[in-house]
Amino acid sequence: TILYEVKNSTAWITLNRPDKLNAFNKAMHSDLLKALQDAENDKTVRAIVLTGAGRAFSAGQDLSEVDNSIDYSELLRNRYNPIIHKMANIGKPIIAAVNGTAAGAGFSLALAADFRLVSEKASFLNAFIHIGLVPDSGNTYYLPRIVGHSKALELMVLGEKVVAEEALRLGLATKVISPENWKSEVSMFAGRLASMPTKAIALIKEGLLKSWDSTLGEVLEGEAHAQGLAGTTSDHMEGVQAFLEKRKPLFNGD
Ligand code: LHQ
Repeated sequence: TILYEVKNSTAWITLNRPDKLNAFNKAMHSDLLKALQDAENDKTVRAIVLTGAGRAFSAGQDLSEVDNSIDYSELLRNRYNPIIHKMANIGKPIIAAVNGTAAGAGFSLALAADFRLVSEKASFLNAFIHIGLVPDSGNTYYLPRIVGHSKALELMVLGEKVVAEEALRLGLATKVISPENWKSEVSMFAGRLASMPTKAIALIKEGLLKSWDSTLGEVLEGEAHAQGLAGTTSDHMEGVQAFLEKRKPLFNGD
């Protein structure tokens, strides 16, 4: 259900149930979590791309596999939430390469990534309301933080499709890419991230996440702590050295 490949310091994780628009079944939850763990543990991996095979990114939960005999709370706790936690806690940049429709938990998955590169053919849909459900898998956390409370509520309640250009306007998309340049632009963006100071990126992810429920004092202390760590990396030394020598830095992620 998942394809996994490492190329140029980037782990490519592809949701691979194209005939079901990459809807999540049980195997896909555990395969995705495993792929994320593999990417986290592989020291050569310095960026992660999450994308979908075929014409969709992901249509969310496979609705042919659920009915009300299933405890939805447990399904979320056991299958979706560990994926969302893992994405937040991996100390490497995660790019959702949103190649097509991202609906329901597929939308949530894209929101949990650090960047969203969006194909001109792609769209986002908070589909939950159309089947009488509520947004899950971190959607209620990330969406208002990205687009603001009012727009988030609108998207959640009205459940209208957001097309690529609108996603860019809302700050949902880092960049919109034409289908012709899709693969090369995604690879280039991932390559750029993979050649950056990886440990600093990890500290930025951690600090930003904590900032939401911290006081100013806690944030200032968190920054001081993180800078203490960043200041001892060889990438910091290299950055300063390169600046003084008026050359481009060569970061190795250490
Ligand atoms: C699908 C699906 C799908 C199965 C398309 N499942 N087959 C958590 C906890 C507990 C319970 C429930 O869920 C959750 C989290 C969630 O994610 S809830 C939200 C689940 N997702 C949805 O409600 C989205 C349902 N899908 C759609 O609205 C549309 O398919 C979208 C807008 C994604 C795409 O529309 P189209 O491009 O027009 O494609 P299509 O509708 O024709 O779909 C193509 C095929 O894929 C079709 O099968 P078929 O055999 O007729 O070709 C669909 O049945 C199948 N498919 N989504 N989620």
